[in-house]
Amino acid sequence: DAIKNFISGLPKAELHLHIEGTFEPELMFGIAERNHIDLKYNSVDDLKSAYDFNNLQEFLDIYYSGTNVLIEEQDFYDLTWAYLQKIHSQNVLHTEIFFDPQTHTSRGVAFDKVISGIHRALGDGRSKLGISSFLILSFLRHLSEESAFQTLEEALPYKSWITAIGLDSSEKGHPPNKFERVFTKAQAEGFLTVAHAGEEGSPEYVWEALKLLQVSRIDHGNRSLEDSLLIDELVKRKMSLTVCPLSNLKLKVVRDMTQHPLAKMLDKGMMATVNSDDPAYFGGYVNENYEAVAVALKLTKGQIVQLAKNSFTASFLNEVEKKAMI
Ligand code: ES4
Ligand code: ZN
Repeated sequence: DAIKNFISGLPKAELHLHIEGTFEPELMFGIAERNHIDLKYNSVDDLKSAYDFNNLQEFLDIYYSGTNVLIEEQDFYDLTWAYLQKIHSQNVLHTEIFFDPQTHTSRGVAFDKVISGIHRALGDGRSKLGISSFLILSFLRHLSEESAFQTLEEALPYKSWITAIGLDSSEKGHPPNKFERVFTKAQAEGFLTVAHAGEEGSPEYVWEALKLLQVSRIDHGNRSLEDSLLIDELVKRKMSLTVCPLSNLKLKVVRDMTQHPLAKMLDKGMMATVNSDDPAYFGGYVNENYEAVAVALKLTKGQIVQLAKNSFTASFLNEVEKKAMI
């Protein structure tokens, strides 16, 4: 219908996307078979019926188990290429992709296989689909500071392929301050930084991400709205929030899409963007996320255009590149 066509026609950037979260069941079964790995689910429908989450941790348990079939460089290529083809059909011109190397290296899959497969697909995305992209290496916050330092060391030979360092996984009990030293090292090595904060964690986690990790963006940031001083600080800094509406609904961060904080964020002048997070698990890619909030929050066309523009403004593209895409 009209709103759908309006959204799909807008050029967009995606800034919050976990490549492991784009693993569609059909591809998962295909890769499992060629790697001779048994999936514990009998069919695509059987697997999909497990996608019913009460919180972040219940999702993460399923998300990590899905990654177990990814072994070869080609597997990471196929995963990434499938995502790029999908967003090409949605008029996404630029994407900044998280990958979780520890999820793979902890299973004995070499860092080189993971990043080489992803990087090769991103090159093809650029040459064959015209999609520009950056890669964000994300530390798993439920693992130790030492493991994050070790992962940063492994990443250094691939520095030119990685734009930023991020922080994801189980938020509660793993505040940003746990990673202050490794983020300081990452910045000294020339990486930008971002962090998931305020998804399930308190506004204090958002403060720490700003002050201790010197982030360029807050991933999610929903709970920032509970702290009016924090709202003022985020507006003053023009700090972008990479918001993920369908993720928030599926993980019960919001009760109902009509209760989603995005409209309030825009009203307060915050630099919010719309993203898909883990689209294979949450029921939609970027366009479906825009549609869900546009309908539930009765956004105006002007607000929808603002969100699409924000996606480029908040990206790590340079000013010339941004201008060419907006
Ligand atoms: C994630 Cl939704 C979300 N939150 C935190 N960590 C994640 N990793 C993948 N998806
Ligand atoms: Zn995320």
